[in-house]
Amino acid sequence: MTESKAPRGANRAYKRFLLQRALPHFWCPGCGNGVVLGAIVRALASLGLSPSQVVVVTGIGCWGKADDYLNVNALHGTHGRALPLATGVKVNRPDLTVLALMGDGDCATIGGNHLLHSARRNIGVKAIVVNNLNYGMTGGQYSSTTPGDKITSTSPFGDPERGLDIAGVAAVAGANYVARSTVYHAAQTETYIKEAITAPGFGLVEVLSTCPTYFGRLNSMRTAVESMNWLKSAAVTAKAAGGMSPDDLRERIVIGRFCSRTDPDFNQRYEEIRQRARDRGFRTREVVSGR
Ligand SMILES: Cc1ncc(C[n+]2csc(CCOP(=O)(O)OP(=O)(O)O)c2C)c(N)n1
Ligand code: SF4
Repeated sequence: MTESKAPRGANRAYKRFLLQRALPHFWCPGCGNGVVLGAIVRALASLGLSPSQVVVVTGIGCWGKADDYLNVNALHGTHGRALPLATGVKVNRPDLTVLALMGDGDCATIGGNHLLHSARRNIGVKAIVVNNLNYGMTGGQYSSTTPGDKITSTSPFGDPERGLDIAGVAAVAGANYVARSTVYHAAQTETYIKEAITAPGFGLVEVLSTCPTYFGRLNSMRTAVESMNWLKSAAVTAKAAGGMSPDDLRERIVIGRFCSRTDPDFNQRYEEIRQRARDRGFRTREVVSGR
């Protein structure tokens, strides 16, 4: 991580967070990952953070490569394990902004149990999940979010399983902040990332994204632009979705802010419990270690 002087002009401040010497990035032309990366660096800059205050934790996958292009502290872990690693950082350094960048496979398929418990724990990590509805890095296999009627390299006639609602799971499990957007809605994505970072507790922003190389090509979208247009036409706001039937919603992507609560986060609760122990005359180390 290199600390550079902030460039003149607020609209260029995002460059502080981009590791420009690592560019060009390795993503395919038309991949939505670059849109989300842009939203993240603009959000960090407009919140006035400095690179040294930010930690990015990634697992494995195309989106898991995002830390290669960020000029912040970074921890690149194993597939499905970004959230426990991010939890370890946040527990020890609650002062830092800790982002966990995960694909749908990383976050909700192999890493699904960690998603549940991070949300339940309400740890102040911010998960930014790029949901391209398949495993991009390993050749376009179906993931837990692939809609049942979509084609992937491992479900050439359709996927018998139903797609998982990542944002819905996080909200029900106890995350304070949950929102969903798409890479077509870049400005909204940036707003949601900023809101997640400033909200207390666990925050999750799910961004539906294009994978023209696998998902798009196998689902009658011949170009990246067609993939983008599909996201645009499938998106419906949470408000509008409220008046639609389950049949009408089957082919739709509901976007919006699903919850924004201020429940105490894990670090706050943990401190309260430590204080309770101290008040009863225990040294907290004895309580924590059980000795
Ligand atoms: C434990 C483990 N299982 C499987 C893999 C192989 N693997 C690497 S990336 C990946 C899929 C990534 O998909 P996703 O998380 O959705 O990210 P994307 O590439 O689509 O951005 C898989 C299965 C692995 N590296 N480690
Ligand atoms: S395989 Fe898909 S997700 Fe991976 S870089 Fe290419 S377009 Fe993006």
